Amino acid sequence: MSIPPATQAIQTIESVFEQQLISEITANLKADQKSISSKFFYDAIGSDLFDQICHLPEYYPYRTEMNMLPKIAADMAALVKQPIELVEFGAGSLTKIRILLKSINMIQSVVPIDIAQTHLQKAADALARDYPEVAVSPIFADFTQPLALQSHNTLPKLGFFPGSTIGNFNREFALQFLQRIRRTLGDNSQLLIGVDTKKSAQVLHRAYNDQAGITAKFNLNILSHLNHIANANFDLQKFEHYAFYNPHFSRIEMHLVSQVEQSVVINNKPIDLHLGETIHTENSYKYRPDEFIHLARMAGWTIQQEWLAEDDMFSVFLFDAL
Ligand code: AVI
Repeated sequence: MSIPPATQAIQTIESVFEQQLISEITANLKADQKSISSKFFYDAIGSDLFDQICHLPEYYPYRTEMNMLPKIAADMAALVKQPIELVEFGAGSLTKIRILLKSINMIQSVVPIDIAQTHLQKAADALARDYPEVAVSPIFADFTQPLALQSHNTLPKLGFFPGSTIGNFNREFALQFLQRIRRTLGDNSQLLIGVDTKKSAQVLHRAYNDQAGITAKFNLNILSHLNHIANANFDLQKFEHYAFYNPHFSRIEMHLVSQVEQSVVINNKPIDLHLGETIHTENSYKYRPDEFIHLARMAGWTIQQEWLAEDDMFSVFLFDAL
């Protein structure tokens, strides 16, 4: 049976896209400092491991932000005087959107954006069932790439980017991203964003080196993901998780350290690793509140309100579009 031309075209686009991705992965693994983009953490197993990380005693960011959100939602309810559309970047299970919906009854429309289509569709259906008066319009997309909202209404937008995911972008990309969502959300928009703060290196070290070894599994899983998608043959036993706070860049760096001299094949090309050589897998930048407010200002956002957790463990900001 012949393949219909439209299907052939889609397959060609998909394989071109896959080839580009594999070339990007290979180039990064051939650089002087080898690296793998942190976007490859999140296959089904990686997403599940990240959920487990969120509930670890040492990993304070998730718990701290979750504890802050009900009060923030109550404060926001008093500030939001007209109907709005809530747009969440990287919405996942919509758990945090639900906290906002409980208090802010001016939210008339919700646009959750996430790349994990099946997971998001399920969560969006459940949300629509529980809030029949709210329009729920999920978008399946990589929110780190430019995207148009194609909004069906003229409601002012409230962007929502919790979890300090902004910390996983380097400063230039964080600035670009904030500029881009300022354009996407338009004039009269606001942005509610969660950002992890600078704190004791010991506390940070513990958060990314948990006793149960879940963060180590999460880090190593990136290699099995590449084995699947990029036809690679990483042996996970030959790598060790390594995470540390780099005060010069104010960031946690996660690496995988080669335990032996080895050669790995990826898409039929060999990659040599020396004993002790590292593959850099993630940065997690930490910001002082004034630093983050300055960065957002450069991207076209001005501070409206700031919430700090006890001991300044985590920050959440509400910005207005300039
Ligand atoms: C998703 N992101 C905000 C997490 C962080 O803390 O940077 C990812 C993570 N990496 C290790 N533990 C958690």
